Amino acid sequence: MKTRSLVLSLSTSLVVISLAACAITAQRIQPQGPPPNVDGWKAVPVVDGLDRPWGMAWLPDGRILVTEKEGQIRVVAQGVLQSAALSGVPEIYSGGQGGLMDIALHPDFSRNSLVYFTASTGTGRENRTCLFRGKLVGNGLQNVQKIYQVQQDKSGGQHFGSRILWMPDKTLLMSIGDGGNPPTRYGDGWIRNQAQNLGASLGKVLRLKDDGKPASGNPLASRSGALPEVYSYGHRNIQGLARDPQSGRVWANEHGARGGDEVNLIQGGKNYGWPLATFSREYSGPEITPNTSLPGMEDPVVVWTPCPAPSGLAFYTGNRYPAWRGDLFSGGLAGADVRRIDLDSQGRVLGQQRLNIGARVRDVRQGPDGFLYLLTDEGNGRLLRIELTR
Ligand SMILES: [Ca+2]
Repeated sequence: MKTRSLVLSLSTSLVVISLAACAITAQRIQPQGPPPNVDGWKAVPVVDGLDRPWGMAWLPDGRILVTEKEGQIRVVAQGVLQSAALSGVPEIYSGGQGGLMDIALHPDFSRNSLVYFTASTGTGRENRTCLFRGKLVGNGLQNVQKIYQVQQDKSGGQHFGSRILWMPDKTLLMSIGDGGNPPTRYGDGWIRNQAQNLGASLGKVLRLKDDGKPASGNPLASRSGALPEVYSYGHRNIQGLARDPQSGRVWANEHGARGGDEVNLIQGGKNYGWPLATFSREYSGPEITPNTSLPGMEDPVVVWTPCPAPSGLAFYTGNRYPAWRGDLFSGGLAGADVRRIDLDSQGRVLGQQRLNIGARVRDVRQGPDGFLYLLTDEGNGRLLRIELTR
Protein backbone atom coordinates (compact mmCIF):
# COMPACT_ATOMS: atom_id res chain seq x y z
CA MET A 1 0.00 0.00 0.00
CA LYS A 2 2.63 2.39 1.17
CA THR A 3 4.88 1.66 -1.82
CA ARG A 4 1.98 2.02 -4.22
CA SER A 5 0.91 5.41 -2.93
CA LEU A 6 4.54 6.56 -2.97
CA VAL A 7 4.86 5.52 -6.61
CA LEU A 8 1.57 7.24 -7.41
CA SER A 9 2.57 10.47 -5.72
CA LEU A 10 6.01 10.31 -7.34
CA SER A 11 4.56 9.91 -10.82
CA THR A 12 2.05 12.69 -10.12
CA SER A 13 4.85 15.02 -9.10
CA LEU A 14 6.84 14.02 -12.18
CA VAL A 15 3.86 14.97 -14.36
CA VAL A 16 3.56 18.27 -12.49
CA ILE A 17 7.29 18.91 -12.84
CA SER A 18 7.34 18.15 -16.58
CA LEU A 19 4.25 20.32 -17.14
CA ALA A 20 6.01 23.13 -15.28
CA ALA A 21 9.13 22.63 -17.42
CA CYS A 22 6.99 22.90 -20.57
CA ALA A 23 5.44 26.10 -19.27
CA ILE A 24 8.94 27.48 -18.59
CA THR A 25 10.25 26.68 -22.07
CA ALA A 26 7.13 28.07 -23.73
CA GLN A 27 7.37 31.32 -21.81
CA ARG A 28 9.41 34.06 -23.45
CA ILE A 29 12.29 35.42 -21.41
CA GLN A 30 11.56 38.66 -19.55
CA PRO A 31 13.91 41.13 -17.84
CA GLN A 32 14.41 40.67 -14.12
CA GLY A 33 15.63 43.04 -11.42
CA PRO A 34 18.20 42.13 -8.78
CA PRO A 35 17.51 38.72 -7.22
CA PRO A 36 17.19 38.33 -3.43
CA ASN A 37 20.35 38.62 -1.35
CA VAL A 38 21.77 35.41 0.04
CA ASP A 39 23.83 35.19 3.25
CA GLY A 40 25.87 32.47 4.90
CA TRP A 41 29.08 33.55 3.17
CA LYS A 42 31.79 36.18 3.57
CA ALA A 43 34.30 37.84 1.26
CA VAL A 44 37.77 37.36 2.73
CA PRO A 45 40.42 39.87 1.60
CA VAL A 46 43.48 38.24 0.03
CA VAL A 47 45.36 41.31 -1.20
CA ASP A 48 44.61 44.96 -1.87
CA GLY A 49 46.66 47.63 -3.62
CA LEU A 50 45.79 46.55 -7.16
CA ASP A 51 45.17 49.39 -9.61
CA ARG A 52 41.87 48.61 -11.34
CA PRO A 53 42.53 44.89 -11.81
CA TRP A 54 40.77 43.25 -14.76
CA GLY A 55 41.62 39.54 -15.14
CA MET A 56 43.53 36.77 -13.38
CA ALA A 57 45.12 33.41 -14.00
CA TRP A 58 46.72 30.86 -11.66
CA LEU A 59 50.17 29.48 -12.43
CA PRO A 60 50.77 25.78 -11.68
CA ASP A 61 52.94 26.80 -8.68
CA GLY A 62 50.00 28.65 -7.09
CA ARG A 63 51.03 32.20 -7.95
CA ILE A 64 48.31 34.36 -9.47
CA LEU A 65 48.88 36.71 -12.40
CA VAL A 66 46.56 39.74 -12.25
CA THR A 67 46.20 42.28 -15.03
CA GLU A 68 45.78 45.96 -14.23
CA LYS A 69 43.91 48.07 -16.76
CA GLU A 70 46.70 50.63 -17.13
CA GLY A 71 49.04 47.97 -18.48
CA GLN A 72 50.78 46.03 -15.72
CA ILE A 73 50.67 42.33 -14.89
CA ARG A 74 51.02 41.86 -11.14
CA VAL A 75 51.95 38.71 -9.25
CA VAL A 76 50.33 37.41 -6.06
CA ALA A 77 52.58 34.84 -4.37
CA GLN A 78 51.43 33.00 -1.23
CA GLY A 79 48.81 35.62 -0.54
CA VAL A 80 51.17 38.60 -0.96
CA LEU A 81 51.10 41.11 -3.81
CA GLN A 82 54.65 41.34 -5.15
CA SER A 83 55.99 44.85 -5.66
CA ALA A 84 57.61 44.09 -9.02
CA ALA A 85 55.22 43.73 -11.95
CA LEU A 86 56.10 41.35 -14.80
CA SER A 87 58.58 42.86 -17.24
CA GLY A 88 58.11 42.64 -20.99
CA VAL A 89 54.47 43.73 -21.23
CA PRO A 90 54.15 45.84 -24.40
CA GLU A 91 52.77 49.35 -24.56
CA ILE A 92 48.99 49.32 -24.69
CA TYR A 93 46.25 51.94 -24.92
CA SER A 94 44.31 52.49 -21.72
CA GLY A 95 41.36 54.82 -22.15
CA GLY A 96 37.71 54.57 -21.17
CA GLN A 97 36.92 50.86 -21.00
CA GLY A 98 40.07 49.88 -22.89
CA GLY A 99 43.39 48.80 -21.50
CA LEU A 100 45.04 45.60 -20.45
CA MET A 101 42.17 43.18 -20.00
CA ASP A 102 42.01 39.40 -19.76
CA ILE A 103 44.78 36.89 -19.13
CA ALA A 104 44.94 33.10 -19.52
CA LEU A 105 47.59 30.38 -19.66
CA HIS A 106 48.05 28.10 -22.64
CA PRO A 107 46.58 24.64 -21.86
CA ASP A 108 50.14 23.24 -22.19
CA PHE A 109 51.65 25.98 -20.04
CA SER A 110 53.65 23.50 -17.98
CA ARG A 111 55.52 22.60 -21.18
CA ASN A 112 55.60 25.92 -23.09
CA SER A 113 55.18 28.68 -20.41
CA LEU A 114 52.94 30.68 -22.76
CA VAL A 115 50.77 33.42 -21.29
CA TYR A 116 47.97 35.04 -23.34
CA PHE A 117 46.43 38.42 -22.69
CA THR A 118 44.11 40.87 -24.42
CA ALA A 119 44.62 44.61 -24.63
CA SER A 120 43.61 47.63 -26.64
CA THR A 121 46.31 49.39 -28.62
CA GLY A 122 46.41 52.69 -30.49
CA THR A 123 45.08 56.09 -29.47
CA GLY A 124 41.80 57.67 -28.46
CA ARG A 125 41.06 58.31 -32.13
CA GLU A 126 42.15 54.95 -33.55
CA ASN A 127 42.19 51.85 -31.40
CA ARG A 128 41.39 48.17 -31.49
CA THR A 129 41.42 45.04 -29.32
CA CYS A 130 44.41 42.70 -29.69
CA LEU A 131 45.52 39.31 -28.43
CA PHE A 132 49.12 38.88 -27.27
CA ARG A 133 51.17 35.97 -26.07
CA GLY A 134 54.58 35.72 -24.45
CA LYS A 135 56.71 33.20 -22.63
CA LEU A 136 56.93 33.53 -18.86
CA VAL A 137 60.55 33.35 -17.77
CA GLY A 138 61.34 34.32 -14.19
CA ASN A 139 59.52 37.55 -13.44
CA GLY A 140 59.05 38.61 -17.03
CA LEU A 141 57.52 37.86 -20.39
CA GLN A 142 59.81 37.16 -23.32
CA ASN A 143 59.19 37.11 -27.06
CA VAL A 144 55.84 38.87 -26.65
CA GLN A 145 53.92 38.84 -29.91
CA LYS A 146 50.65 40.34 -31.03
CA ILE A 147 48.95 37.32 -32.58
CA TYR A 148 45.52 38.78 -33.40
CA GLN A 149 44.06 42.22 -33.82
CA VAL A 150 40.64 43.52 -34.73
CA GLN A 151 40.91 44.81 -38.29
CA GLN A 152 38.38 47.63 -37.88
CA ASP A 153 39.97 50.58 -36.08
CA LYS A 154 37.50 52.50 -33.98
CA SER A 155 37.53 55.74 -32.04
CA GLY A 156 36.73 56.34 -28.40
CA GLY A 157 36.91 54.29 -25.25
CA GLN A 158 33.93 51.93 -25.48
CA HIS A 159 33.23 48.22 -25.93
CA PHE A 160 36.52 46.40 -26.43
CA GLY A 161 35.43 43.10 -24.92
CA SER A 162 37.43 41.03 -24.11
CA ARG A 163 37.66 37.64 -22.46
CA ILE A 164 39.65 34.53 -23.34
CA LEU A 165 38.32 31.00 -22.87
CA TRP A 166 40.31 27.91 -23.77
CA MET A 167 38.46 24.99 -25.30
CA PRO A 168 39.37 21.31 -24.90
CA ASP A 169 40.73 21.18 -28.47
CA LYS A 170 43.25 23.91 -27.51
CA THR A 171 41.53 26.55 -29.58
CA LEU A 172 40.48 29.68 -27.74
CA LEU A 173 37.35 31.79 -27.75
CA MET A 174 37.87 35.54 -27.54
CA SER A 175 35.05 38.05 -27.10
CA ILE A 176 35.16 41.39 -28.93
CA GLY A 177 32.79 44.30 -28.22
CA ASP A 178 30.72 46.06 -30.86
CA GLY A 179 32.97 49.15 -30.86
CA GLY A 180 30.74 51.61 -29.01
CA ASN A 181 27.50 53.54 -28.72
CA PRO A 182 26.17 56.17 -31.10
CA PRO A 183 27.48 58.61 -32.20
CA THR A 184 30.50 56.33 -32.79
CA ARG A 185 30.35 55.46 -36.46
CA TYR A 186 31.96 52.93 -38.74
CA GLY A 187 31.56 53.28 -42.48
CA ASP A 188 28.12 54.73 -43.18
CA GLY A 189 26.40 53.62 -39.98
CA TRP A 190 26.65 53.24 -36.22
CA ILE A 191 29.62 51.09 -35.37
CA ARG A 192 27.41 48.82 -33.25
CA ASN A 193 25.77 47.53 -36.47
CA GLN A 194 29.07 45.75 -37.13
CA ALA A 195 27.89 43.12 -34.61
CA GLN A 196 25.69 41.80 -37.46
CA ASN A 197 28.46 42.05 -40.09
CA LEU A 198 30.17 38.67 -40.41
CA GLY A 199 33.02 40.40 -42.22
CA ALA A 200 34.00 42.35 -39.08
CA SER A 201 35.40 41.07 -35.80
CA LEU A 202 33.44 43.65 -33.77
CA GLY A 203 30.54 42.30 -31.71
CA LYS A 204 31.66 38.69 -31.99
CA VAL A 205 33.00 35.65 -30.24
CA LEU A 206 36.04 34.53 -32.23
CA ARG A 207 37.56 31.06 -32.25
CA LEU A 208 41.30 31.08 -32.83
CA LYS A 209 44.17 28.61 -32.88
CA ASP A 210 46.83 29.07 -30.23
CA ASP A 211 48.91 31.05 -32.76
CA GLY A 212 46.09 33.57 -33.23
CA LYS A 213 45.09 32.31 -36.68
CA PRO A 214 41.45 31.38 -37.36
CA ALA A 215 40.66 27.90 -36.05
CA SER A 216 39.58 25.40 -38.66
CA GLY A 217 35.99 24.27 -38.75
CA ASN A 218 34.41 27.52 -37.62
CA PRO A 219 30.68 27.34 -38.33
CA LEU A 220 30.29 30.47 -40.48
CA ALA A 221 33.52 30.22 -42.44
CA SER A 222 31.79 29.11 -45.63
CA ARG A 223 29.44 32.14 -45.71
CA SER A 224 30.50 34.62 -48.34
CA GLY A 225 32.25 37.62 -46.85
CA ALA A 226 32.52 36.07 -43.39
CA LEU A 227 35.76 36.21 -41.42
CA PRO A 228 36.92 32.64 -40.85
CA GLU A 229 37.53 33.32 -37.15
CA VAL A 230 33.92 34.24 -36.33
CA TYR A 231 32.27 31.76 -33.94
CA SER A 232 29.10 33.62 -32.87
CA TYR A 233 27.78 37.12 -33.55
CA GLY A 234 25.24 39.76 -32.60
CA HIS A 235 26.97 40.55 -29.29
CA ARG A 236 27.21 44.00 -27.74
CA ASN A 237 30.03 43.58 -25.25
CA ILE A 238 30.77 40.24 -23.63
CA GLN A 239 32.63 40.66 -20.32
CA GLY A 240 32.52 37.10 -19.02
CA LEU A 241 33.04 33.68 -20.65
CA ALA A 242 32.88 30.36 -18.82
CA ARG A 243 32.57 26.70 -19.76
CA ASP A 244 30.86 23.82 -18.03
CA PRO A 245 33.46 21.06 -18.43
CA GLN A 246 30.93 18.28 -18.04
CA SER A 247 28.33 19.32 -20.61
CA GLY A 248 30.67 21.49 -22.67
CA ARG A 249 28.21 24.39 -22.52
CA VAL A 250 29.79 27.81 -22.97
CA TRP A 251 28.19 30.73 -21.15
CA ALA A 252 28.71 34.46 -21.59
CA ASN A 253 27.43 37.61 -19.95
CA GLU A 254 27.15 40.83 -21.91
CA HIS A 255 26.23 44.42 -21.38
CA GLY A 256 23.11 46.07 -22.72
CA ALA A 257 22.94 49.87 -22.87
CA ARG A 258 20.08 51.06 -20.64
CA GLY A 259 18.70 47.80 -19.27
CA GLY A 260 18.87 44.49 -21.06
CA ASP A 261 22.10 42.97 -19.75
CA GLU A 262 22.18 39.32 -20.79
CA VAL A 263 23.47 35.87 -20.00
CA ASN A 264 23.66 33.71 -23.12
CA LEU A 265 24.40 30.10 -23.93
CA ILE A 266 27.03 30.46 -26.66
CA GLN A 267 26.74 28.09 -29.60
CA GLY A 268 28.86 28.23 -32.71
CA GLY A 269 27.21 29.83 -35.72
CA LYS A 270 24.39 31.49 -33.78
CA ASN A 271 23.25 35.12 -33.91
CA TYR A 272 22.61 36.69 -30.50
CA GLY A 273 20.56 39.54 -31.88
CA TRP A 274 22.35 42.80 -31.08
CA PRO A 275 21.34 45.46 -32.08
CA LEU A 276 18.27 44.09 -33.90
CA ALA A 277 16.73 42.28 -30.94
CA THR A 278 17.28 43.43 -27.36
CA PHE A 279 15.47 44.51 -24.21
CA SER A 280 18.00 47.33 -23.97
CA ARG A 281 17.16 50.96 -24.73
CA GLU A 282 19.33 53.91 -25.70
CA TYR A 283 20.94 55.58 -22.69
CA SER A 284 18.82 58.63 -23.55
CA GLY A 285 15.65 56.54 -23.31
CA PRO A 286 14.28 55.71 -26.80
CA GLU A 287 13.99 52.22 -28.20
CA ILE A 288 16.98 50.76 -30.01
CA THR A 289 14.66 48.33 -31.78
CA PRO A 290 11.03 47.35 -31.28
CA ASN A 291 12.11 43.69 -31.22
CA THR A 292 13.05 41.85 -28.07
CA SER A 293 13.27 38.57 -29.96
CA LEU A 294 13.50 37.65 -33.65
CA PRO A 295 13.26 34.39 -35.58
CA GLY A 296 16.66 32.90 -36.33
CA MET A 297 18.26 34.72 -33.40
CA GLU A 298 19.02 33.37 -29.95
CA ASP A 299 17.17 34.65 -26.91
CA PRO A 300 19.24 35.16 -23.76
CA VAL A 301 18.67 32.81 -20.82
CA VAL A 302 18.75 35.69 -18.33
CA VAL A 303 17.96 39.38 -18.90
CA TRP A 304 18.62 41.99 -16.22
CA THR A 305 17.00 45.41 -16.03
CA PRO A 306 18.30 47.55 -14.40
CA CYS A 307 21.81 46.66 -15.47
CA PRO A 308 24.26 45.09 -13.05
CA ALA A 309 26.88 45.70 -15.81
CA PRO A 310 28.15 42.13 -15.62
CA SER A 311 31.88 41.39 -15.67
CA GLY A 312 33.61 38.12 -14.97
CA LEU A 313 31.87 34.76 -15.13
CA ALA A 314 32.67 31.45 -13.47
CA PHE A 315 31.05 28.05 -13.80
CA TYR A 316 31.49 26.49 -10.38
CA THR A 317 32.78 22.90 -10.20
CA GLY A 318 34.53 22.87 -6.81
CA ASN A 319 33.88 21.26 -3.44
CA ARG A 320 33.92 24.32 -1.20
CA TYR A 321 30.25 25.11 -1.67
CA PRO A 322 28.50 21.86 -2.67
CA ALA A 323 25.11 23.55 -3.03
CA TRP A 324 26.54 25.89 -5.65
CA ARG A 325 28.17 23.24 -7.83
CA GLY A 326 27.03 23.43 -11.44
CA ASP A 327 25.96 27.07 -11.14
CA LEU A 328 27.12 30.27 -12.81
CA PHE A 329 28.58 33.21 -10.89
CA SER A 330 28.42 36.53 -12.69
CA GLY A 331 30.20 39.60 -11.32
CA GLY A 332 28.59 43.04 -11.48
CA LEU A 333 30.23 46.44 -11.78
CA ALA A 334 27.19 48.68 -11.27
CA GLY A 335 25.49 45.91 -9.31
CA ALA A 336 28.44 45.72 -6.90
CA ASP A 337 27.56 42.07 -6.56
CA VAL A 338 27.96 38.52 -7.74
CA ARG A 339 24.85 36.83 -9.06
CA ARG A 340 24.50 33.11 -8.59
CA ILE A 341 22.51 31.63 -11.46
CA ASP A 342 21.23 28.28 -10.29
CA LEU A 343 21.27 25.89 -13.25
CA ASP A 344 19.88 22.38 -13.60
CA SER A 345 21.84 19.64 -15.37
CA GLN A 346 20.18 20.63 -18.65
CA GLY A 347 21.45 24.20 -18.35
CA ARG A 348 18.02 25.62 -17.47
CA VAL A 349 17.84 28.51 -15.04
CA LEU A 350 16.14 27.47 -11.79
CA GLY A 351 16.63 30.74 -9.94
CA GLN A 352 19.05 33.46 -8.91
CA GLN A 353 20.59 34.84 -5.76
CA ARG A 354 22.67 37.94 -5.12
CA LEU A 355 25.92 38.06 -3.15
CA ASN A 356 26.20 41.71 -2.16
CA ILE A 357 29.90 42.59 -2.39
CA GLY A 358 29.54 46.35 -1.94
CA ALA A 359 32.17 47.14 -4.58
CA ARG A 360 32.36 46.98 -8.36
CA VAL A 361 33.21 43.39 -9.30
CA ARG A 362 35.38 43.06 -12.42
CA ASP A 363 36.23 39.37 -12.44
CA VAL A 364 35.03 36.11 -10.92
CA ARG A 365 37.09 32.92 -11.12
CA GLN A 366 37.29 29.56 -9.48
CA GLY A 367 40.76 29.04 -8.03
CA PRO A 368 42.56 25.70 -8.11
CA ASP A 369 41.69 25.35 -4.40
CA GLY A 370 37.98 25.29 -5.26
CA PHE A 371 37.18 28.73 -3.82
CA LEU A 372 35.65 31.53 -5.86
CA TYR A 373 37.87 34.61 -6.17
CA LEU A 374 36.83 38.13 -7.15
CA LEU A 375 38.63 41.24 -8.34
CA THR A 376 37.16 44.62 -7.46
CA ASP A 377 37.35 47.45 -9.98
CA GLU A 378 38.84 50.10 -7.74
CA GLY A 379 41.95 52.27 -7.60
CA ASN A 380 42.83 50.25 -4.52
CA GLY A 381 41.50 47.06 -6.08
CA ARG A 382 41.16 43.92 -4.03
CA LEU A 383 41.40 40.20 -4.57
CA LEU A 384 38.67 38.57 -2.46
CA ARG A 385 37.92 34.94 -1.65
CA ILE A 386 34.36 33.76 -1.00
CA GLU A 387 34.05 31.47 2.05
CA LEU A 388 30.94 29.98 3.62
CA THR A 389 30.18 30.96 7.19
CA ARG A 390 27.88 28.05 7.97
CA1 LIG B 1 21.22 39.23 -27.32
